[in-house]
Amino acid sequence: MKNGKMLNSIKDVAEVIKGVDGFISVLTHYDADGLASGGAITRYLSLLNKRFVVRSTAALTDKILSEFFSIKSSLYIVQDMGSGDIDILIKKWRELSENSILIVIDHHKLGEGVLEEEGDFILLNPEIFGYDGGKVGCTSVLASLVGYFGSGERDKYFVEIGLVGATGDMQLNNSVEGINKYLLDLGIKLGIVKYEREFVFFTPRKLPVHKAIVWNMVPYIPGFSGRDDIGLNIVRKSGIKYRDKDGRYLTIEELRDEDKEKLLELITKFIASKGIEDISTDGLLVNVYYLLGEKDPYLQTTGEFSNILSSCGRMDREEVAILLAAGFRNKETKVLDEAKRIFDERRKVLARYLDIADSVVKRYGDRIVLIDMRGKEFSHKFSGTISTLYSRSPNYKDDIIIVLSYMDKEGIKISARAPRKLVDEGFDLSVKMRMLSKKLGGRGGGHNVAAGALVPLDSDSVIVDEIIKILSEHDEDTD
Ligand SMILES: [Mn+2]
Repeated sequence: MKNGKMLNSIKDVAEVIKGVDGFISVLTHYDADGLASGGAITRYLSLLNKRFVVRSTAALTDKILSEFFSIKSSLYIVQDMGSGDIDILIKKWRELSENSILIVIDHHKLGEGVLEEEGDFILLNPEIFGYDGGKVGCTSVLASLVGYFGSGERDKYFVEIGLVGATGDMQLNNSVEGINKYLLDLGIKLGIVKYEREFVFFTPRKLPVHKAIVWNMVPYIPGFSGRDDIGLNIVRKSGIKYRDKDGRYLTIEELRDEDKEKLLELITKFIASKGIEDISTDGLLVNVYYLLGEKDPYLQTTGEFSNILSSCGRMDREEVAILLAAGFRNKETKVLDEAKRIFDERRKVLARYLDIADSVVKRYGDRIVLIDMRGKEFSHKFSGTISTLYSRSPNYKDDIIIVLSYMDKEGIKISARAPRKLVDEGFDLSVKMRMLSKKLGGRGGGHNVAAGALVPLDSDSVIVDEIIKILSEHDEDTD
């Protein structure tokens, strides 16, 4: 079985880290998966009493890599990034550091650069074991198992944070396979998690009802998702009790089953009125994973926990997410309070950005949908969120979604999503993004269904044409 080999590699990585003397530097991705991984490694290194620093970034630019490898360290760990440009990464590391080890823990597709396994470089990636890393073995699953085995299978919390990260990476939605299944089964066996099917509208259990039903944006429905005003309208129309006697809004958790049924009927009617009838009941049901060891309501499902991590990343507060993911729950450190505040702030920001996106979205040909956020008041850190939400919208489910934005002065960022059906026919978005960056300069890669690129600002006037050209080419040319 492939799991066995991968588990051995994971245990090897745990041992290598344990054996390192001297300073350790970690660089992790800023999304929920990357931050959960950052938390797992923070916990593991603390457990081992190592001296270390953890950083996070949205992209591996030259500047970021140079700064990172200039921190004098015995071990460098790069998480949830790097596989696509492994040759560049290794070159930079060799250039700037001597007598050190480099470990890359990642699940993105490998680039074209040939991989030479050398003693001081280790790559842990499900792709090498024959898995599609987009579906199975996201970084937090790997990093949490590194910590779990490294702790002598004593620290159960690692399993929890792995499940949180995997939820954030959309890897626990439907069929749970391979190493993910291993982690989930372990969590159930250890008594830290249980799961149920629930309608997506009722998953944010701690939010007021009218906010909760419109907040969970999968599927993303323009004119409904993120619209508190619509939520309130529906709730009022339903005739259910949604305030207590002091006027406080009730939360999903406080609703009775028959109230939920009434709401569900109105919600489906409303969605249908938006021209979306293509949603099956099954598509609205999701797995909800309950974390049995968490006391704070905000952290009691993996979905809500990962949403908080993701929010911190998008709002430039990665340090809060990493500490929270590492397990900080102490009242005095206020980590959790701060994370909740950021989470709330992010809801407002995202709602604003979605409004802008809805106003600029444009279709090209029969399967390309472009959302051009360049020059808008918009943070590039939300471009992945926007492209994911649109790709999950019933209106765009057969389309390739492209979001363009400026990444400060670093370049133009492209965040892209492809429909699963197209990918099953052999389409690979990571190849397309690599082609694009080859043509325009910069870097590109990712997964077959979700990929991205960062290209120089001087391609501003040609980028739309180039994207359409490359995406319209037939797949047989792409190899
Ligand atoms: Mn990831």
